[in-house]
Amino acid sequence: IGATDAPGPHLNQIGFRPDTAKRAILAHDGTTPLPWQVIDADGRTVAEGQTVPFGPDAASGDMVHQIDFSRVATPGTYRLRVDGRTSHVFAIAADTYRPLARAALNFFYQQRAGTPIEARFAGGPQWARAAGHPREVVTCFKGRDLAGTDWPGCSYTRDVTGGWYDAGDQGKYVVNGGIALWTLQNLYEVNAAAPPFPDGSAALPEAGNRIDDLLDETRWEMRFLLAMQVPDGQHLTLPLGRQGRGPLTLTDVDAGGMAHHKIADRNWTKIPTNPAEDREERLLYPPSTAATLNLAATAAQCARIWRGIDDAFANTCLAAAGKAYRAALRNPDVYAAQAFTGSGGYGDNDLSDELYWATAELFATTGMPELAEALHRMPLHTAPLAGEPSWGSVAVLGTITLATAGRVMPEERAAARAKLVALADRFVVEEARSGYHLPYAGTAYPWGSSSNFLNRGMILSLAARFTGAARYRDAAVDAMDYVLGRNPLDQSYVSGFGWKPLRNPHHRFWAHQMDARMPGPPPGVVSGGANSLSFPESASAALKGRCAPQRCWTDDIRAYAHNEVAINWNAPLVWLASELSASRR
Ligand code: 9MR
Repeated sequence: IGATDAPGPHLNQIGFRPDTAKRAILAHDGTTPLPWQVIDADGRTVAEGQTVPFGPDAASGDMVHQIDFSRVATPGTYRLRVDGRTSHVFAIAADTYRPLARAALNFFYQQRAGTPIEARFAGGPQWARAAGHPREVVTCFKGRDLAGTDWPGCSYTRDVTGGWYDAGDQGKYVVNGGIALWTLQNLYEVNAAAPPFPDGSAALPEAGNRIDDLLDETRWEMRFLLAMQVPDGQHLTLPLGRQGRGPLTLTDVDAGGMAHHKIADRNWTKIPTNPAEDREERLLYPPSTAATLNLAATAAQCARIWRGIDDAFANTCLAAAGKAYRAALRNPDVYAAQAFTGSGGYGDNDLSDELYWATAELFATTGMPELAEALHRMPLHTAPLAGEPSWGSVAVLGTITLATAGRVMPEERAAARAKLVALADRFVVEEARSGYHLPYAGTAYPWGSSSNFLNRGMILSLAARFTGAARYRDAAVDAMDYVLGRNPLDQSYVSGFGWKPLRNPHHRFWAHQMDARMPGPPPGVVSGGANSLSFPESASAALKGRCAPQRCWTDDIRAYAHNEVAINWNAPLVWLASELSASRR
Protein backbone atom coordinates (compact mmCIF):
# COMPACT_ATOMS: atom_id res chain seq x y z
CA ILE A 1 0.00 0.00 0.00
CA GLY A 2 1.63 3.24 -1.00
CA ALA A 3 0.80 6.24 1.14
CA THR A 4 0.72 9.47 -0.84
CA ASP A 5 1.74 12.96 0.20
CA ALA A 6 -1.80 14.28 0.03
CA PRO A 7 -3.43 14.39 3.48
CA GLY A 8 -5.05 11.06 4.11
CA PRO A 9 -8.34 10.57 5.85
CA HIS A 10 -8.30 12.16 9.31
CA LEU A 11 -8.96 9.87 12.21
CA ASN A 12 -8.10 9.23 15.83
CA GLN A 13 -4.36 8.57 15.68
CA ILE A 14 -4.27 6.17 18.63
CA GLY A 15 -7.04 4.06 17.15
CA PHE A 16 -10.29 2.68 18.48
CA ARG A 17 -11.95 0.31 20.89
CA PRO A 18 -13.66 -2.64 19.22
CA ASP A 19 -17.05 -1.68 20.62
CA THR A 20 -17.43 2.05 19.89
CA ALA A 21 -17.95 4.20 16.82
CA LYS A 22 -15.15 4.44 14.25
CA ARG A 23 -15.26 7.43 11.99
CA ALA A 24 -12.89 9.15 9.61
CA ILE A 25 -13.14 12.33 7.60
CA LEU A 26 -11.79 13.02 4.14
CA ALA A 27 -11.38 16.54 2.85
CA HIS A 28 -12.43 16.34 -0.80
CA ASP A 29 -14.04 18.87 -3.10
CA GLY A 30 -16.28 16.49 -5.05
CA THR A 31 -19.84 15.77 -4.05
CA THR A 32 -20.21 12.21 -5.32
CA PRO A 33 -19.67 9.37 -2.82
CA LEU A 34 -16.25 7.71 -3.03
CA PRO A 35 -15.47 4.06 -2.32
CA TRP A 36 -13.40 3.29 0.78
CA GLN A 37 -11.81 0.13 2.16
CA VAL A 38 -10.44 -0.88 5.53
CA ILE A 39 -7.38 -3.07 4.98
CA ASP A 40 -5.90 -5.35 7.62
CA ALA A 41 -2.23 -6.11 8.36
CA ASP A 42 -2.20 -8.85 5.68
CA GLY A 43 -3.51 -6.49 3.03
CA ARG A 44 -7.00 -7.97 2.98
CA THR A 45 -10.04 -5.75 2.68
CA VAL A 46 -12.15 -6.35 5.79
CA ALA A 47 -14.77 -3.68 5.20
CA GLU A 48 -15.76 -1.35 2.42
CA GLY A 49 -18.37 1.26 1.71
CA GLN A 50 -19.07 4.66 0.23
CA THR A 51 -18.23 8.03 1.75
CA VAL A 52 -21.10 10.30 2.72
CA PRO A 53 -20.51 13.76 1.25
CA PHE A 54 -21.30 16.49 3.78
CA GLY A 55 -20.45 19.55 1.70
CA PRO A 56 -18.86 22.74 2.99
CA ASP A 57 -18.02 22.77 6.69
CA ALA A 58 -17.47 26.17 8.29
CA ALA A 59 -15.50 24.95 11.32
CA SER A 60 -12.79 23.34 9.20
CA GLY A 61 -13.11 25.38 6.03
CA ASP A 62 -13.17 22.09 4.10
CA MET A 63 -15.55 20.27 1.82
CA VAL A 64 -15.75 16.98 3.66
CA HIS A 65 -16.81 13.39 3.25
CA GLN A 66 -17.67 11.24 6.24
CA ILE A 67 -16.64 7.60 6.57
CA ASP A 68 -18.16 5.24 9.14
CA PHE A 69 -16.44 1.90 9.62
CA SER A 70 -17.82 1.18 13.10
CA ARG A 71 -18.62 -2.38 12.11
CA VAL A 72 -14.94 -3.34 12.08
CA ALA A 73 -14.68 -4.80 15.57
CA THR A 74 -11.88 -7.35 15.41
CA PRO A 75 -8.74 -6.28 17.28
CA GLY A 76 -5.80 -5.73 14.96
CA THR A 77 -3.98 -3.11 12.94
CA TYR A 78 -5.50 -1.52 9.89
CA ARG A 79 -5.32 1.20 7.30
CA LEU A 80 -8.11 3.09 5.66
CA ARG A 81 -7.95 3.67 1.92
CA VAL A 82 -10.05 6.20 0.08
CA ASP A 83 -9.66 8.30 -3.05
CA GLY A 84 -6.24 6.80 -3.77
CA ARG A 85 -5.00 7.91 -0.36
CA THR A 86 -4.08 5.58 2.47
CA SER A 87 -4.08 6.42 6.15
CA HIS A 88 -1.35 5.69 8.63
CA VAL A 89 -1.65 2.39 10.46
CA PHE A 90 -4.12 2.49 13.34
CA ALA A 91 -5.12 -0.09 15.92
CA ILE A 92 -8.39 -1.52 17.11
CA ALA A 93 -7.80 -2.80 20.63
CA ALA A 94 -9.67 -3.10 23.91
CA ASP A 95 -6.95 -1.21 25.80
CA THR A 96 -6.60 1.66 23.32
CA TYR A 97 -7.13 4.36 25.96
CA ARG A 98 -5.31 2.93 28.96
CA PRO A 99 -1.79 4.23 28.15
CA LEU A 100 -3.28 7.65 27.45
CA ALA A 101 -5.12 7.73 30.78
CA ARG A 102 -1.92 6.85 32.64
CA ALA A 103 0.23 9.38 30.79
CA ALA A 104 -2.37 12.12 31.18
CA LEU A 105 -2.46 11.56 34.94
CA ASN A 106 1.34 11.69 35.09
CA PHE A 107 1.15 15.30 33.86
CA PHE A 108 -0.03 16.25 37.35
CA TYR A 109 3.01 14.69 38.95
CA GLN A 110 5.22 16.58 36.51
CA GLN A 111 3.46 19.84 37.38
CA ARG A 112 4.04 19.39 41.11
CA ALA A 113 5.60 22.31 42.93
CA GLY A 114 7.68 22.00 46.06
CA THR A 115 9.14 18.58 45.39
CA PRO A 116 11.88 17.16 43.18
CA ILE A 117 10.57 15.48 40.04
CA GLU A 118 12.34 12.16 39.79
CA ALA A 119 13.34 10.42 36.59
CA ARG A 120 11.86 7.11 37.69
CA PHE A 121 8.38 8.59 38.06
CA ALA A 122 8.63 11.16 35.29
CA GLY A 123 9.36 8.70 32.48
CA GLY A 124 13.04 9.50 32.00
CA PRO A 125 15.98 11.64 33.14
CA GLN A 126 15.14 14.44 30.74
CA TRP A 127 12.05 15.30 32.79
CA ALA A 128 13.73 15.14 36.19
CA ARG A 129 14.22 18.49 37.89
CA ALA A 130 15.07 19.87 41.29
CA ALA A 131 12.17 20.96 43.49
CA GLY A 132 10.54 24.15 42.29
CA HIS A 133 9.72 26.68 45.03
CA PRO A 134 10.64 24.10 47.70
CA ARG A 135 9.71 26.29 50.63
CA GLU A 136 7.02 28.72 49.68
CA VAL A 137 6.25 30.77 52.79
CA VAL A 138 4.77 33.95 51.46
CA THR A 139 2.91 37.10 52.37
CA CYS A 140 0.45 39.39 50.60
CA PHE A 141 1.11 41.80 47.76
CA LYS A 142 1.83 45.22 49.20
CA GLY A 143 2.04 48.43 47.27
CA ARG A 144 0.41 50.00 44.23
CA ASP A 145 -1.14 47.89 41.48
CA LEU A 146 -1.47 48.81 37.79
CA ALA A 147 -4.83 50.52 38.44
CA GLY A 148 -3.30 52.75 41.09
CA THR A 149 -4.88 50.94 44.01
CA ASP A 150 -2.77 50.73 47.13
CA TRP A 151 -2.72 47.40 48.91
CA PRO A 152 -1.62 47.38 52.54
CA GLY A 153 -0.47 43.74 52.50
CA CYS A 154 -1.22 41.46 55.41
CA SER A 155 0.36 40.73 58.75
CA TYR A 156 0.76 36.99 58.26
CA THR A 157 2.54 34.51 56.08
CA ARG A 158 1.15 31.26 54.68
CA ASP A 159 3.12 28.14 53.89
CA VAL A 160 1.69 27.31 50.48
CA THR A 161 4.43 24.93 49.42
CA GLY A 162 3.22 22.27 47.02
CA GLY A 163 0.23 22.05 44.72
CA TRP A 164 0.41 21.93 40.95
CA TYR A 165 1.74 24.71 38.73
CA ASP A 166 -1.20 25.89 36.69
CA ALA A 167 0.16 25.62 33.21
CA GLY A 168 3.18 26.79 31.24
CA ASP A 169 3.59 29.43 33.92
CA GLN A 170 4.40 28.64 37.53
CA GLY A 171 1.51 30.46 39.15
CA LYS A 172 -0.85 28.53 41.43
CA TYR A 173 -4.44 29.72 41.17
CA VAL A 174 -7.22 28.60 43.46
CA VAL A 175 -9.95 29.13 40.87
CA ASN A 176 -8.40 26.96 38.22
CA GLY A 177 -6.98 24.55 40.77
CA GLY A 178 -10.57 24.03 41.91
CA ILE A 179 -12.04 22.70 38.67
CA ALA A 180 -8.95 20.59 37.93
CA LEU A 181 -9.01 19.04 41.39
CA TRP A 182 -12.77 18.53 41.28
CA THR A 183 -12.47 16.69 37.97
CA LEU A 184 -9.90 14.23 39.30
CA GLN A 185 -11.73 13.79 42.61
CA ASN A 186 -14.92 13.17 40.64
CA LEU A 187 -13.15 10.58 38.50
CA TYR A 188 -12.34 8.73 41.71
CA GLU A 189 -15.81 9.22 43.17
CA VAL A 190 -17.85 8.00 40.19
CA ASN A 191 -15.59 4.94 39.96
CA ALA A 192 -15.21 4.21 43.66
CA ALA A 193 -16.38 0.62 43.08
CA ALA A 194 -13.65 -0.01 40.46
CA PRO A 195 -11.02 2.73 40.85
CA PRO A 196 -9.10 3.53 37.66
CA PHE A 197 -5.78 4.07 39.51
CA PRO A 198 -5.59 1.76 42.51
CA ASP A 199 -2.53 1.92 44.73
CA GLY A 200 0.60 0.96 42.84
CA SER A 201 -0.85 1.53 39.37
CA ALA A 202 0.61 4.99 38.71
CA ALA A 203 4.18 6.24 38.57
CA LEU A 204 4.23 8.21 41.80
CA PRO A 205 6.41 8.52 44.89
CA GLU A 206 3.33 7.60 46.95
CA ALA A 207 2.59 4.38 45.02
CA GLY A 208 2.56 1.51 47.52
CA ASN A 209 1.33 3.62 50.45
CA ARG A 210 -2.02 1.77 50.51
CA ILE A 211 -3.86 4.85 49.31
CA ASP A 212 -5.41 4.98 45.86
CA ASP A 213 -2.93 6.65 43.48
CA LEU A 214 -5.49 9.06 42.08
CA LEU A 215 -6.21 10.18 45.65
CA ASP A 216 -2.49 10.60 46.31
CA GLU A 217 -2.38 13.01 43.39
CA THR A 218 -5.55 14.90 44.36
CA ARG A 219 -4.37 15.25 47.96
CA TRP A 220 -1.26 17.00 46.67
CA GLU A 221 -3.46 19.82 45.34
CA MET A 222 -6.07 19.72 48.09
CA ARG A 223 -3.44 20.43 50.73
CA PHE A 224 -2.30 23.42 48.75
CA LEU A 225 -5.84 24.79 48.40
CA LEU A 226 -6.36 24.36 52.15
CA ALA A 227 -3.20 26.37 52.78
CA MET A 228 -4.57 29.25 50.70
CA GLN A 229 -7.31 29.91 53.28
CA VAL A 230 -7.11 33.20 55.18
CA PRO A 231 -6.59 32.59 58.91
CA ASP A 232 -9.49 33.27 61.29
CA GLY A 233 -10.03 36.82 62.40
CA GLN A 234 -7.88 38.46 59.73
CA HIS A 235 -9.18 41.81 58.58
CA LEU A 236 -8.02 42.69 55.10
CA THR A 237 -8.47 45.18 52.31
CA LEU A 238 -10.56 43.57 49.58
CA PRO A 239 -11.32 44.59 46.00
CA LEU A 240 -14.67 46.27 45.41
CA GLY A 241 -16.58 46.27 42.16
CA ARG A 242 -17.06 44.22 39.03
CA GLN A 243 -13.96 42.65 37.54
CA GLY A 244 -12.00 43.76 40.56
CA ARG A 245 -10.40 46.45 38.41
CA GLY A 246 -10.32 49.00 41.15
CA PRO A 247 -9.49 51.55 42.21
CA LEU A 248 -12.03 51.05 44.98
CA THR A 249 -11.40 48.75 47.89
CA LEU A 250 -13.14 47.88 51.13
CA THR A 251 -10.88 48.16 54.10
CA ASP A 252 -10.85 46.21 57.31
CA VAL A 253 -13.16 43.41 56.18
CA ASP A 254 -13.31 40.17 58.14
CA ALA A 255 -11.71 37.91 55.51
CA GLY A 256 -11.12 34.90 57.78
CA GLY A 257 -12.00 31.71 55.93
CA MET A 258 -11.78 33.22 52.45
CA ALA A 259 -9.16 31.95 50.03
CA HIS A 260 -6.45 33.98 48.40
CA HIS A 261 -7.06 34.09 44.67
CA LYS A 262 -3.53 33.01 43.74
CA ILE A 263 0.13 32.77 44.65
CA ALA A 264 2.30 33.83 41.77
CA ASP A 265 5.38 35.66 40.58
CA ARG A 266 5.39 39.45 40.86
CA ASN A 267 6.57 39.65 37.23
CA TRP A 268 6.28 37.18 34.39
CA THR A 269 9.33 34.95 34.23
CA LYS A 270 10.99 34.33 30.91
CA ILE A 271 10.71 31.15 28.88
CA PRO A 272 12.51 28.94 29.66
CA THR A 273 12.65 29.07 33.46
CA ASN A 274 13.32 25.88 35.34
CA PRO A 275 11.01 26.25 38.37
CA ALA A 276 13.94 25.62 40.71
CA GLU A 277 15.66 28.66 39.22
CA ASP A 278 12.77 31.08 39.49
CA ARG A 279 14.21 34.06 41.39
CA GLU A 280 11.17 36.27 40.98
CA GLU A 281 9.34 37.36 44.14
CA ARG A 282 6.30 35.19 44.92
CA LEU A 283 3.24 36.75 46.53
CA LEU A 284 -0.25 36.03 47.75
CA TYR A 285 -2.87 38.08 45.93
CA PRO A 286 -6.11 39.35 47.51
CA PRO A 287 -8.82 36.85 48.39
CA SER A 288 -11.82 36.53 46.11
CA THR A 289 -15.27 35.06 46.59
CA ALA A 290 -14.70 32.80 43.57
CA ALA A 291 -11.55 31.31 45.08
CA THR A 292 -13.34 30.90 48.41
CA LEU A 293 -16.20 28.98 46.79
CA ASN A 294 -13.74 26.83 44.83
CA LEU A 295 -12.15 25.91 48.14
CA ALA A 296 -15.54 25.25 49.75
CA ALA A 297 -16.65 23.00 46.87
CA THR A 298 -13.49 20.91 46.54
CA ALA A 299 -12.95 20.60 50.28
CA ALA A 300 -16.55 19.39 50.72
CA GLN A 301 -15.96 16.84 47.97
CA CYS A 302 -12.68 15.85 49.68
CA ALA A 303 -14.48 15.32 52.98
CA ARG A 304 -16.85 12.84 51.34
CA ILE A 305 -14.22 10.94 49.45
CA TRP A 306 -11.71 10.58 52.27
CA ARG A 307 -14.23 9.49 54.90
CA GLY A 308 -13.20 5.98 55.92
CA ILE A 309 -9.83 6.26 54.16
CA ASP A 310 -8.25 8.99 56.26
CA ASP A 311 -10.82 10.41 58.64
CA ALA A 312 -8.51 13.08 60.01
CA PHE A 313 -7.96 14.45 56.51
CA ALA A 314 -11.68 14.24 55.77
CA ASN A 315 -12.39 16.26 58.91
CA THR A 316 -9.80 18.87 58.01
CA CYS A 317 -11.45 19.23 54.61
CA LEU A 318 -14.94 19.46 56.07
CA ALA A 319 -13.96 22.14 58.57
CA ALA A 320 -12.25 24.19 55.87
CA ALA A 321 -15.23 23.80 53.53
CA GLY A 322 -17.69 25.04 56.14
CA LYS A 323 -15.50 27.97 57.05
CA ALA A 324 -14.98 28.93 53.41
CA TYR A 325 -18.68 28.67 52.65
CA ARG A 326 -19.62 30.93 55.55
CA ALA A 327 -16.91 33.40 54.54
CA ALA A 328 -18.30 33.49 50.99
CA LEU A 329 -21.82 34.13 52.25
CA ARG A 330 -20.46 36.98 54.36
CA ASN A 331 -18.49 38.45 51.44
CA PRO A 332 -20.48 37.34 48.37
CA ASP A 333 -19.25 39.83 45.77
CA VAL A 334 -15.51 40.15 46.09
CA TYR A 335 -14.40 39.87 42.47
CA ALA A 336 -10.78 38.96 41.86
CA ALA A 337 -8.47 41.96 41.69
CA GLN A 338 -7.04 42.08 38.19
CA ALA A 339 -4.53 44.91 37.96
CA PHE A 340 -1.38 42.88 38.49
CA THR A 341 1.26 41.62 36.13
CA GLY A 342 3.17 38.36 36.39
CA SER A 343 0.23 35.96 36.42
CA GLY A 344 -3.13 35.21 34.84
CA GLY A 345 -6.39 36.79 35.93
CA TYR A 346 -9.05 34.10 36.20
CA GLY A 347 -11.50 36.94 36.77
CA ASP A 348 -15.20 36.16 36.73
CA ASN A 349 -18.12 38.56 36.99
CA ASP A 350 -20.82 36.02 37.76
CA LEU A 351 -20.41 34.02 40.93
CA SER A 352 -23.93 32.53 41.06
CA ASP A 353 -22.64 29.30 39.53
CA GLU A 354 -19.75 29.07 42.00
CA LEU A 355 -22.25 29.46 44.85
CA TYR A 356 -24.49 26.81 43.34
CA TRP A 357 -21.58 24.41 42.97
CA ALA A 358 -20.29 24.88 46.52
CA THR A 359 -23.80 24.56 47.96
CA ALA A 360 -24.38 21.33 46.02
CA GLU A 361 -21.07 19.87 47.20
CA LEU A 362 -21.70 20.75 50.84
CA PHE A 363 -25.22 19.39 50.62
CA ALA A 364 -24.05 16.12 49.05
CA THR A 365 -21.50 15.75 51.84
CA THR A 366 -23.64 16.68 54.83
CA GLY A 367 -27.24 16.15 53.75
CA MET A 368 -28.17 19.32 55.66
CA PRO A 369 -31.75 20.38 54.80
CA GLU A 370 -30.82 24.07 55.01
CA LEU A 371 -28.41 23.52 52.13
CA ALA A 372 -31.04 21.72 50.08
CA GLU A 373 -33.38 24.65 50.65
CA ALA A 374 -30.70 27.11 49.63
CA LEU A 375 -30.06 25.11 46.46
CA HIS A 376 -33.74 24.97 45.60
CA ARG A 377 -34.07 28.74 45.92
CA MET A 378 -31.37 29.33 43.30
CA PRO A 379 -32.58 29.98 39.73
CA LEU A 380 -29.74 27.75 38.46
CA HIS A 381 -31.37 24.75 40.10
CA THR A 382 -34.27 24.64 37.68
CA ALA A 383 -32.63 26.32 34.70
CA PRO A 384 -31.27 24.10 31.91
CA LEU A 385 -27.50 23.68 32.10
CA ALA A 386 -25.54 26.38 30.27
CA GLY A 387 -23.03 24.03 28.67
CA GLU A 388 -19.92 22.04 29.45
CA PRO A 389 -17.93 23.15 32.48
CA SER A 390 -15.03 25.57 32.37
CA TRP A 391 -13.11 27.37 35.12
CA GLY A 392 -15.64 30.21 35.12
CA SER A 393 -18.78 28.13 34.55
CA VAL A 394 -19.11 25.53 37.25
CA ALA A 395 -22.80 25.04 38.04
CA VAL A 396 -22.70 21.83 36.02
CA LEU A 397 -20.06 20.43 38.41
CA GLY A 398 -22.61 20.71 41.20
CA THR A 399 -25.21 19.03 39.01
CA ILE A 400 -22.84 16.15 38.30
CA THR A 401 -22.29 15.69 42.02
CA LEU A 402 -26.05 15.71 42.68
CA ALA A 403 -26.41 13.15 39.88
CA THR A 404 -23.68 10.79 41.03
CA ALA A 405 -22.53 11.18 44.60
CA GLY A 406 -23.16 11.74 48.24
CA ARG A 407 -26.28 11.93 50.32
CA VAL A 408 -28.77 12.92 47.65
CA MET A 409 -32.43 11.86 47.63
CA PRO A 410 -33.62 9.78 44.64
CA GLU A 411 -35.82 12.55 43.17
CA GLU A 412 -32.98 15.05 43.43
CA ARG A 413 -30.64 12.57 41.80
CA ALA A 414 -33.10 11.86 38.98
CA ALA A 415 -33.65 15.55 38.28
CA ALA A 416 -29.91 16.18 38.09
CA ARG A 417 -29.45 13.24 35.73
CA ALA A 418 -32.26 14.50 33.51
CA LYS A 419 -30.54 17.89 33.23
CA LEU A 420 -27.26 16.26 32.25
CA VAL A 421 -28.92 14.00 29.70
CA ALA A 422 -30.69 17.02 28.19
CA LEU A 423 -27.31 18.75 27.88
CA ALA A 424 -25.81 15.64 26.30
CA ASP A 425 -28.72 15.57 23.85
CA ARG A 426 -27.82 19.09 22.74
CA PHE A 427 -24.27 17.95 22.04
CA VAL A 428 -25.46 14.88 20.10
CA VAL A 429 -27.73 17.08 17.96
CA GLU A 430 -24.74 19.26 17.10
CA GLU A 431 -23.03 16.31 15.43
CA ALA A 432 -25.42 16.44 12.50
CA ARG A 433 -24.37 20.03 11.80
CA SER A 434 -20.65 19.35 12.07
CA GLY A 435 -18.73 18.31 8.96
CA TYR A 436 -16.27 16.40 11.12
CA HIS A 437 -19.21 14.83 12.98
CA LEU A 438 -18.26 16.37 16.28
CA PRO A 439 -20.46 17.09 19.30
CA TYR A 440 -19.47 20.74 18.84
CA ALA A 441 -20.98 22.55 15.88
CA GLY A 442 -20.09 26.13 16.81
CA THR A 443 -17.57 28.16 14.90
CA ALA A 444 -16.18 30.08 17.88
CA TYR A 445 -13.19 28.16 19.21
CA PRO A 446 -12.21 29.63 22.57
CA TRP A 447 -8.84 29.64 24.32
CA GLY A 448 -8.40 26.03 25.49
CA SER A 449 -10.96 24.58 23.05
CA SER A 450 -9.51 21.08 23.48
CA SER A 451 -10.95 21.16 26.99
CA ASN A 452 -14.40 22.09 25.67
CA PHE A 453 -14.32 18.90 23.63
CA LEU A 454 -13.02 16.81 26.53
CA ASN A 455 -15.54 18.24 28.98
CA ARG A 456 -18.34 17.58 26.50
CA GLY A 457 -16.99 14.04 26.31
CA MET A 458 -17.34 13.80 30.09
CA ILE A 459 -20.98 14.97 30.02
CA LEU A 460 -21.73 12.56 27.16
CA SER A 461 -20.10 9.69 29.05
CA LEU A 462 -22.23 10.41 32.10
CA ALA A 463 -25.36 10.40 29.93
CA ALA A 464 -24.23 7.05 28.53
CA ARG A 465 -23.95 5.72 32.07
CA PHE A 466 -27.34 7.06 33.14
CA THR A 467 -29.26 5.84 30.08
CA GLY A 468 -27.21 2.96 28.70
CA ALA A 469 -27.68 4.48 25.23
CA ALA A 470 -24.73 3.87 22.90
CA ARG A 471 -25.15 7.16 21.02
CA TYR A 472 -23.79 9.12 23.99
CA ARG A 473 -20.70 6.98 24.31
CA ASP A 474 -20.12 7.17 20.57
CA ALA A 475 -20.40 10.96 20.72
CA ALA A 476 -17.90 10.99 23.59
CA VAL A 477 -15.56 9.02 21.33
CA ASP A 478 -16.15 11.62 18.61
CA ALA A 479 -14.99 14.34 21.02
CA MET A 480 -11.87 12.33 21.87
CA ASP A 481 -11.27 11.57 18.18
CA TYR A 482 -11.11 15.30 17.45
CA VAL A 483 -8.45 15.87 20.12
CA LEU A 484 -6.44 12.89 18.90
CA GLY A 485 -6.36 13.77 15.21
CA ARG A 486 -9.73 13.77 13.51
CA ASN A 487 -9.40 17.43 12.57
CA PRO A 488 -8.34 19.34 9.46
CA LEU A 489 -4.79 19.83 10.72
CA ASP A 490 -4.45 16.05 11.13
CA GLN A 491 -3.07 17.01 14.51
CA SER A 492 -3.02 14.99 17.70
CA TYR A 493 -3.19 17.73 20.33
CA VAL A 494 -1.65 15.31 22.85
CA SER A 495 2.12 14.89 23.17
CA GLY A 496 3.49 11.40 22.63
CA PHE A 497 0.27 10.01 21.11
CA GLY A 498 -0.34 9.67 17.40
CA TRP A 499 1.66 10.15 14.23
CA LYS A 500 1.54 13.93 14.49
CA PRO A 501 1.61 14.73 18.20
CA LEU A 502 1.93 18.03 20.04
CA ARG A 503 5.64 18.90 20.25
CA ASN A 504 6.19 22.50 21.29
CA PRO A 505 3.79 23.54 24.05
CA HIS A 506 4.02 26.89 25.75
CA HIS A 507 5.82 25.78 28.90
CA ARG A 508 8.70 27.19 30.90
CA PHE A 509 10.40 23.84 31.52
CA TRP A 510 9.42 21.75 28.48
CA ALA A 511 10.99 24.42 26.33
CA HIS A 512 13.09 22.35 23.96
CA GLN A 513 12.05 24.47 21.00
CA MET A 514 13.80 27.47 22.56
CA ASP A 515 16.66 25.82 24.37
CA ALA A 516 18.03 22.46 23.25
CA ARG A 517 19.08 21.68 26.84
CA MET A 518 15.47 21.65 27.98
CA PRO A 519 13.22 18.64 27.34
CA GLY A 520 10.17 18.61 25.17
CA PRO A 521 6.87 17.64 26.75
CA PRO A 522 6.44 14.23 28.35
CA PRO A 523 3.70 12.08 26.78
CA GLY A 524 0.09 12.72 27.71
CA VAL A 525 -0.06 16.50 27.72
CA VAL A 526 -2.90 18.20 25.85
CA SER A 527 -2.53 21.54 24.07
CA GLY A 528 -5.18 24.21 24.56
CA GLY A 529 -5.80 23.74 20.85
CA ALA A 530 -7.52 25.82 18.21
CA ASN A 531 -8.42 29.36 19.30
CA SER A 532 -10.26 31.46 16.75
CA LEU A 533 -10.90 34.34 19.13
CA SER A 534 -7.56 35.74 20.30
CA PHE A 535 -4.14 36.13 18.72
CA PRO A 536 -2.17 38.08 21.32
CA GLU A 537 1.40 37.40 20.23
CA SER A 538 3.51 37.29 17.07
CA ALA A 539 3.65 33.51 16.50
CA SER A 540 -0.09 33.28 15.94
CA ALA A 541 -0.68 36.80 14.60
CA ALA A 542 -0.38 35.64 10.99
CA LEU A 543 -3.40 33.38 11.49
CA LYS A 544 -5.71 36.16 12.56
CA GLY A 545 -8.56 36.64 10.11
CA ARG A 546 -7.10 33.94 7.85
CA CYS A 547 -7.93 30.66 9.57
CA ALA A 548 -11.08 28.56 9.65
CA PRO A 549 -11.78 28.01 13.37
CA GLN A 550 -10.31 24.51 13.59
CA ARG A 551 -7.20 25.69 11.75
CA CYS A 552 -6.43 28.54 14.14
CA TRP A 553 -3.52 26.79 15.81
CA THR A 554 0.23 26.53 15.63
CA ASP A 555 2.61 24.14 17.36
CA ASP A 556 4.85 26.92 18.65
CA ILE A 557 6.08 27.55 22.18
CA ARG A 558 5.45 31.28 21.84
CA ALA A 559 1.77 30.84 21.01
CA TYR A 560 0.45 30.96 24.54
CA ALA A 561 -3.18 31.48 23.58
CA HIS A 562 -3.07 28.44 21.29
CA ASN A 563 -0.51 26.03 22.56
CA GLU A 564 -0.30 26.24 26.33
CA VAL A 565 -1.03 23.29 28.59
CA ALA A 566 -3.03 23.59 31.81
CA ILE A 567 -4.28 21.52 34.72
CA ASN A 568 -7.94 22.23 33.90
CA TRP A 569 -7.39 20.88 30.37
CA ASN A 570 -5.45 17.75 31.28
CA ALA A 571 -7.92 16.81 34.02
CA PRO A 572 -10.82 16.06 31.64
CA LEU A 573 -8.34 14.21 29.42
CA VAL A 574 -7.60 11.89 32.34
CA TRP A 575 -11.31 11.60 33.10
CA LEU A 576 -12.38 10.79 29.56
CA ALA A 577 -9.46 8.48 28.74
CA SER A 578 -10.14 6.56 31.96
CA GLU A 579 -13.82 6.32 31.15
CA LEU A 580 -13.17 5.09 27.63
CA SER A 581 -10.70 2.54 29.03
CA ALA A 582 -13.51 0.81 30.87
CA SER A 583 -15.85 -1.64 29.19
CA ARG A 584 -19.43 -0.50 29.54
CA ARG A 585 -21.34 -2.50 27.00
O1 9MR B 1 -7.72 29.24 30.41
C1 9MR B 1 -7.75 30.64 30.52
C2 9MR B 1 -8.62 31.19 29.41
O2 9MR B 1 -9.95 30.76 29.58
C3 9MR B 1 -8.54 32.70 29.40
O3 9MR B 1 -9.23 33.19 28.26
C4 9MR B 1 -7.09 33.15 29.36
C5 9MR B 1 -6.92 34.67 29.37
O4 9MR B 1 -7.37 35.21 30.55
O5 9MR B 1 -6.39 32.61 30.47
C6 9MR B 1 -6.36 31.22 30.49
O6 9MR B 1 -5.70 30.78 31.63
C7 9MR B 1 -4.30 30.96 31.71
C8 9MR B 1 -4.01 31.63 33.05
O7 9MR B 1 -4.54 32.92 33.07
C9 9MR B 1 -2.55 31.63 33.41
N1 9MR B 1 -1.96 30.32 33.31
C10 9MR B 1 -2.16 29.71 32.01
C11 9MR B 1 -3.63 29.59 31.68
C12 9MR B 1 -3.84 28.86 30.35
O8 9MR B 1 -3.43 29.61 29.25
